[in-house]
Amino acid sequence: IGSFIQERPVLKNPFLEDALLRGYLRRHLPHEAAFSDLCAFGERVANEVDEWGRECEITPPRLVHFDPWGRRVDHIVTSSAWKRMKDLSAQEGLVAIGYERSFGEWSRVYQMSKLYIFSPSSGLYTCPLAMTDGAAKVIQSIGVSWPVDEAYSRLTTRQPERFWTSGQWMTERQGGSDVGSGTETVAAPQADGSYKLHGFKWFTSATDADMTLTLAREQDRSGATTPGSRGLSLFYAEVSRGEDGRLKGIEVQRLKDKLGTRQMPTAELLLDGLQAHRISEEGRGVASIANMLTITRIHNSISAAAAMRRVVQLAGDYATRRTAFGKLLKDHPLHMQTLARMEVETRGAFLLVMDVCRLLGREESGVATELDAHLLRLLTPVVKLYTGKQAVAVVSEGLESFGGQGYIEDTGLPGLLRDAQVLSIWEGTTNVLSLDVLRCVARSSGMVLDAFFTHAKSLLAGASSVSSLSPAVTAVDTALSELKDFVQVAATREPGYLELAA
Ligand code: MFK
Ligand code: FAD
Repeated sequence: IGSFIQERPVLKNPFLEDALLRGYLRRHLPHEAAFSDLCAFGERVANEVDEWGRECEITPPRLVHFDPWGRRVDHIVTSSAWKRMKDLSAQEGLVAIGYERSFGEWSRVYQMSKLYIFSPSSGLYTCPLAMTDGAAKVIQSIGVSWPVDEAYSRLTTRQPERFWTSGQWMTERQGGSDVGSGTETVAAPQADGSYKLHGFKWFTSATDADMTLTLAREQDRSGATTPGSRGLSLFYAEVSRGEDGRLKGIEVQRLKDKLGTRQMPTAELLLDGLQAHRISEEGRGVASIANMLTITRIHNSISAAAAMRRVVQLAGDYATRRTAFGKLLKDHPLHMQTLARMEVETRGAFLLVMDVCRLLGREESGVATELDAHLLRLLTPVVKLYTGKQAVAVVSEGLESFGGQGYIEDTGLPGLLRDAQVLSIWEGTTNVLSLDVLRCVARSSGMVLDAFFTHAKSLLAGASSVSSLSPAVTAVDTALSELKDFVQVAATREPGYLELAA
């Protein structure tokens, strides 16, 4: 009595276990080098990295304000696993692949496939990687020259000792969605052409970063600034310490006590004369950081699809080990129907995200058509908002498929749900991204929407050759026409976007 021990679900090589990922890559990127790298990385994730991710969760960062002698140091102490994640990220080229472009227009698909395998085991290290990738993209788009050339080479290197991560400090107390009105941080010009930043950043994640991109209002000689979004410029700053051991121009006020993402530090920062360089034109801060938003939103969507895939893989494995009512869970049709529904959601999310990665790769390799460019702009917020919501639903369902064990901390499962919850909040909430969709429809005079419907119709045309799908094709076709009218009207009527539409 009492001697039964349930077999645990086993994480196997997430690349070899994912038939859809392998099938997708076989079709689009049939390179032996990519396959063997992903296979080896999948092995490493299952046998080594997943444990580090767990260590990050149970050894969360802490903030040491003062050294033993009372000197202010603001030291964010992270786990050794978190530090190993940084080295691993460089060695595996998790950012670099996107910039080396060894596989041409498919390089982003390859990079994101690797991140997709890594994400649920990464201890949220995918967060700094997303921002690092976004910063490299911004630098590349404005031109890799002083003062950001050294930073670019460090963000995109494979050498662990040179590798830098970047922060993305946008949110302030008054505004995270509405940074245009909410940003109080000012940039005081210095005689040498640099600036000193003064302000308070309310959310800064992975605050152990080496550098950051941030928004601030440039002061004129009288100290006056321009209000609203047009007054914001984009600044580059390095995070460094002086000889006294103190952070230069920064005080870490406190670390946030969060529902999830506990593996990584998220801090409130007082910027008190942080030296920075303006890297956008004056007043073009939001437009310039938009490139970072595109990249981080795609990373977010990859993390969402990956969380779904991970819970489905583990639930599937558990169904072969757990018995109820005299048979394994896998032999209960109702249980399998639940897992099948999760699988369908996961596949849909994966294919949508990968299509956006494909479009990004085409744009960056200079082979994107006008249609591709429109689709990338439209689908980036769509995929982020949709997969963020999906991940919470699918991961929650996934936890239930382990019964009570899904609720038990040291199985590692609850963390998946906690970490999924943030995916719809940061990098633009669902409604803010919905408005972004309307904005891009309105600003393109409907061209973006036309591109989407042209693309959707061509996909439907392919599907309609399969006769069993024809009722579904007709239904989707009708729905698309109605949707088009609806979005067009919404884009012109949404309060605040009336002027744009006009
Ligand atoms: C695990 C992986 C996860 C990733 C890591 C996450 C770590 C957490 C990091 C964060 O959460 S960082 C903070 C993220 N913050 C946001 O996402 C802000 C959400 N709010 C918005 O997105 C608002 O829509 C926005 C701040 C952009 C609104 O600002 P404005 O100034 O009112 O926008 P406006 O005037 O419409 O646009 C200004 C310019 O930017 C326009 O260009 P033009 O002046 O040339 O016309 C816009 O077209 C352009 N723009 C805005 N959004 C864009 C864009 N361009 C391209 N793509 C976009 N998405
Ligand atoms: P608000 O903008 O106040 O939004 C509140 C609600 O109002 C939301 O539901 C929103 O959808 C809704 N809303 C707002 N505007 C509209 C509108 N026009 N129409 C309809 N609804 C609207 N930020 C950074 O800059 N850097 C970071 O590294 C960072 N890390 C983070 C880490 C974590 C764990 C979290 C939780 C947040 C982080 N953030 C970071 C902040 C995050 O990006 C913001 O919290 C987010 O953008 C929302 O902004 P807000 O908190 O000001 O909410």
